[in-house]
Amino acid sequence: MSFPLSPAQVAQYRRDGFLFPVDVLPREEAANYRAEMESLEQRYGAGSLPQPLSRFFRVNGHVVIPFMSRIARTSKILDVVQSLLGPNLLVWSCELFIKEPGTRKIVSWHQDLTYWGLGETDEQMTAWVALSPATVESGCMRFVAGSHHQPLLPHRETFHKDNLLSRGQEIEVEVEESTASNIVLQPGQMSLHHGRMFHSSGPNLSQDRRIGVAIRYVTPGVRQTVAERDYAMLVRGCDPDRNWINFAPPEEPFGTDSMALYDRILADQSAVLG
Ligand SMILES: O=C(O)CCC(=O)C(=O)O
Repeated sequence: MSFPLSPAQVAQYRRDGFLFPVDVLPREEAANYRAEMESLEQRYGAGSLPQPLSRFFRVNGHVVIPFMSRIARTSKILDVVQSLLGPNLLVWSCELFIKEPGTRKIVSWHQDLTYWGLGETDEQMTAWVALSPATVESGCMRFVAGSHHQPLLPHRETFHKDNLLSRGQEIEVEVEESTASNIVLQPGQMSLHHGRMFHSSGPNLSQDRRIGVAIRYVTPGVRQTVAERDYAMLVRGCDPDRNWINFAPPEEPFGTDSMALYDRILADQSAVLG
């Protein structure tokens, strides 16, 4: 994959709605990020934070966890995203998707933009960075090429206990599994996908954890249409539109100011995320 993307690669993304694999972190750096994540797991056991660490990992981790906001600001990732979204970029959300070895957790077929309150805009994308091998056996993501050309379709909420999505949301049309591509990634590689992409992932039947960081990038022109206000971290260029409350990356894990900001963001986003 070239940096920035070639016109052919840009055309491929526009046609398929996804691109992979893109080498963005040296393997050693991906291993260091994983070690940093696992040391937080050692340090912040049950009851040591106002909410379980897994909740911070899964919702807006970049607000309170420095390593997550550092990954989101990786210049190689930003160069690639800039090839597709232009020079001004903000991070709206950053989430860790972890599947423990030999477990049944899955992600059902869904379109991300259904639950974000950002409308049907094309001015966003997710970079999913692997911190461990994402293989068919470990439950890598699956994408249906071209499905982002469809509008947002109705979803049902299953609240299934093995679904990693907060409401177990699932698209209400039959997805033809044979048309999906397996998004196999090695640690340090990423995939990109559009927010209307039909995507899912299966259980982790491997011996290792499957760990990915999903970073949601938007352009300044994108607006929150459901919540009264919303927040984003400016990571490249400038934000002339001021649709977002900008904030700085955290300097330490779970610092007082960033924890207060975290609570404000969750309260404001509760109208959208439930
Ligand atoms: O990590 C997964 O298996 C699913 C992630 C996902 O749905 C997303 O990043 O939008």
